[in-house]
Amino acid sequence: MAIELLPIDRVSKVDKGLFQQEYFKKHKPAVIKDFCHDWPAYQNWSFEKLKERAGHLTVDLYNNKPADPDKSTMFVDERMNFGEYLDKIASNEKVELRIFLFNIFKHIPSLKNDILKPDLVDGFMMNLPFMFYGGAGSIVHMHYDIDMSHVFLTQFVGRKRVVLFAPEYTPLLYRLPFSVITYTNVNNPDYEKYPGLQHVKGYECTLDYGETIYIPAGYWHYIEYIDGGYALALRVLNESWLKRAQGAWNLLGEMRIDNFMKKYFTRPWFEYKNRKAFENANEAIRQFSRPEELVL
Ligand SMILES: O=C(O)CCC(=O)C(=O)O
Ligand SMILES: [Fe+2]
Repeated sequence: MAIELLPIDRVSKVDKGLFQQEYFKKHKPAVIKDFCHDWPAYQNWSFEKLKERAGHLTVDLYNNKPADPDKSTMFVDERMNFGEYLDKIASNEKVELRIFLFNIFKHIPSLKNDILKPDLVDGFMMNLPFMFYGGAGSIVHMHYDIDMSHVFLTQFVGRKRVVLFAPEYTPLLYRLPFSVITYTNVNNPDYEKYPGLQHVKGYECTLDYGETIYIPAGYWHYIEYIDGGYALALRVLNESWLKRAQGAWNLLGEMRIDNFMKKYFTRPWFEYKNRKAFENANEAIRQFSRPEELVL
């Protein structure tokens, strides 16, 4: 039995007030079909044009293997000329290699001129654009963004399948404490090992060229690249001071503690976190069997 996944609402020419009312304030995901259609990037960021402007750079690539629970840093699987990488992912053959920690705007600042500040909500952090690239078959394992910002992810080339889960499901997804990851598999859930997954419901969509998905703060996301392509993420600071503080704590506190413990107490630390993940899930399952205490 698969996890129940509902389609995500798709909107176009959406009124600002309506978007804020129906989606942003409610933290409800949406696909916006025309978010970037007036940006120069919509025309300028094809494979060919991006290669002309940035093809000479060198990039670090990461494969589909899940993060090693015992290692503090993601290690690079391959390095390549960016132009060569773009040719490879444009071929649409299976290329399970992604780029996600490469600040292209630092090298080619003029690319920033191709992005216009959206008017849909306030608080877009225009000085923190991120781009993500991947070949067909690449996978972004389930995680949520550590800084607790809202994300507007716009697809420039290729399609991707996006699966989302609300933050309320965090314990039932067996989040590893001190991290933003889970080892559960949304495509092939192991209900015997992870019974909490039976209570989880999510959303899914295919994001196409020129479309944008609004991923509310703290939402879990799992992504499969159907075609080779890339996307731009613009972030909006969380409106809640508490959540902002939590984002800062995740980055400055939890992540540091986790890295320190992984280094010096590798196995016992992992076993502790794993045990905690199951305890948290079992507690959440108990709440499901006592509906009067239901917090979801
Ligand atoms: O599209 C991707 O490759 C990853 C996107 C992502 O995780 C994000 O925008 O937070
Ligand atoms: Fe993310």
